[in-house]
Amino acid sequence: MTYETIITEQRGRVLLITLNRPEALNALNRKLAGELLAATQAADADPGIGCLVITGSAKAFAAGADIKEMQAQSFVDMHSSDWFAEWNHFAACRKPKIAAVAGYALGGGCELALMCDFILAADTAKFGQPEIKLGVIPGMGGSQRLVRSIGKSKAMELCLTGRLMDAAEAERCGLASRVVPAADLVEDAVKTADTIANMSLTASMVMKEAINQAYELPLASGLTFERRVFQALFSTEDQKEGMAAFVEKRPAQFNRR
Ligand code: CO8
Repeated sequence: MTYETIITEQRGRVLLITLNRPEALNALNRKLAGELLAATQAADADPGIGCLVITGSAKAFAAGADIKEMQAQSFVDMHSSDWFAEWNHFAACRKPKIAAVAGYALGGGCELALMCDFILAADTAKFGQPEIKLGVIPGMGGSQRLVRSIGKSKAMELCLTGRLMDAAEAERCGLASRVVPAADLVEDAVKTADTIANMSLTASMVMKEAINQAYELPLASGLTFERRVFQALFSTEDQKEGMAAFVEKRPAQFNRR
């Protein structure tokens, strides 16, 4: 499949997706949203892929939703097309996905990174929700996922002022899992993804479900959910293989589906 606004490259069991609208700092227009969703859903259905990496350019992961595309829209236009609702399907991808962020991750770009399972940041990364400067608010989860990620106080300050946060601050507040030199970002992300992709796919998908339930459930229900799916994994060949490999002091050979 060829795309106009993204580049896809399979590296072993990892799919590397590079956002590719350099003329607009990877601003997220509808074409890009559709292509990213198509590539992600194809990867989700492909047993040859175990993990995805989403990245942008050195200057911009993505500078937000495409302001020029949105500018003339009315509320009725936005509402009737349910503008950007397709991003929920991207967020719902069941395989692990890593955002590898260099440069600007602003507005919808920061929200796209937040839809991934974790964020690796280059030391050049700058995160922010500057929608307030455009007379609007985040519309792809920024007012919800950002709060859950970094807490109310910092999310409120960033969203109300439009201030940008650098990579060190993003790591300190838990938005980014790690900061790496910009030159190493993509290789580091692919290597991390490769580690994940070679674990048991069933276990990593269930792991995602369990961790994501922490956002949805009260603690007691979350703990019960975790215990049940932990118990359920004892019905898999991967549990037998993983534990046998440990006892026999050899690498585990997990299923690839
Ligand atoms: N949309 C469209 N085009 C953009 C965007 C964008 N978000 N960002 C940059 N561009 C374009 C510029 O217009 C420019 O194009 P041209 O050369 O044709 O003038 C080109 O990219 C390069 O940009 P700059 O010349 O501005 O580059 P600088 O290095 O001077 O500045 C910045 C870089 C600081 C990133 C600057 O481009 C900027 O502030 N961009 C806008 C950031 C922003 O406000 N983002 C939030 C957008 S709103 C949003 O994301 C809401 C999401 C939720 C919507 C959900 C709806 C339901």
